[in-house]
Amino acid sequence: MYLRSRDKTLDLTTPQVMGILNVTPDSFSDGGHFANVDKAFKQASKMVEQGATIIDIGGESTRPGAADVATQEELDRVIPVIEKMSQHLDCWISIDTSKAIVMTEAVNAGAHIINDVRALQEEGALQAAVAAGVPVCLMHMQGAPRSMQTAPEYTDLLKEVQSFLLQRAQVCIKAGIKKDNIILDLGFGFGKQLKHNFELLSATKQFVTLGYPVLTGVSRKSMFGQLLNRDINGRLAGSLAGALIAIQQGSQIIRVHDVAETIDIIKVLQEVNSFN
Ligand code: 9MG
Repeated sequence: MYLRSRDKTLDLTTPQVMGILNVTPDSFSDGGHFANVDKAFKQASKMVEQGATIIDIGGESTRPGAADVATQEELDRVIPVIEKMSQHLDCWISIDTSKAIVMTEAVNAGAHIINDVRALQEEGALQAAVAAGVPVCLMHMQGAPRSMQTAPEYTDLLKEVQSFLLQRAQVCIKAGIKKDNIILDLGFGFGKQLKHNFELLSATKQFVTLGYPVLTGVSRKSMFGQLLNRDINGRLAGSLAGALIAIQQGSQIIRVHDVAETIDIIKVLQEVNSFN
C-alpha cells in the first residue's frame, strides 16, 4: 500500500511515524512570531531526524473543552511554519485542521496530507480537499471537542465507528477523492470512554481489513492517564504499548509526540518479525 502526494510516495508496508507539531499558544508562545516559527521548525526538524516521515501540524487544539480558533489566527499559526518546512525539510507535511480555507492555504504552502478530526464534515471542507488533490485522514468522533467527553455512549461501538468511517469514505470517493488517498482513524479519545478506547484498540485489525490505511493516535492520551493513573508526563510507556499493539494489528501510520522512542519499538518489532 502506498500514499501518493505531489512528487512524493510513501511506502506503507512498513509502519510510518507521524510526529505531532502543535503550534497553539500553549506550545510556542514566548518569543514573538518569528521566534515561534523558528522553534516550531526546529521541533519539526528534530522529529524528522529521529525518523518521523510525516509531521502533523495543527494550529487549533482539539483537546476536550478546547475553545474555537478564528480562521485568520489558525492561518497565522500554521502557514509560515509549513512554508519553512516545505523549503528546508524532506518530509511529508500533514495539516491538522477542519477549516476549508486552512486546508487550501496549507496545501498551497506545501502540505501533503489533510488530517481532519471532523472527517471533512465542516462547510466547504470536502470541496477543499477534493480540489487540493492530496490524501485525507478521516477520523471518527462522537460529538464535538467542546462537549465530546461528557457522556459518550454506543449501542455497538465497533459497528458504529466502522459504518461512520465507511460512509465518510464513500462520500469522499463520490466527491472525487481516490480510494488510495483515504486514511481512516478510529479517533481515540474523541467521544469515547476508557472502555471504548481499549475495545477499539483491540479491534484495530478489523479496521485494517477494510482496505484503507489506518492511522492510530493514542500518544499521551487520557486513556493511559485513566488506566495507569498517570499525568501527561507519565504516559510514555502506555503510549508505546498502544502504538505496538496497533502496529502488530496492521496500523500503518502512528501519530506520536515521542518519535525516537516509537522508532525504537518499531525497530524491535521489525527485528523479531525478520525471523518469521
Ligand atoms: C489532531 N489530532 C489529535 N488526536 C488525533 C488523532 O487521534 N488522530 C488524528 N488523525 N488527529 C488527531
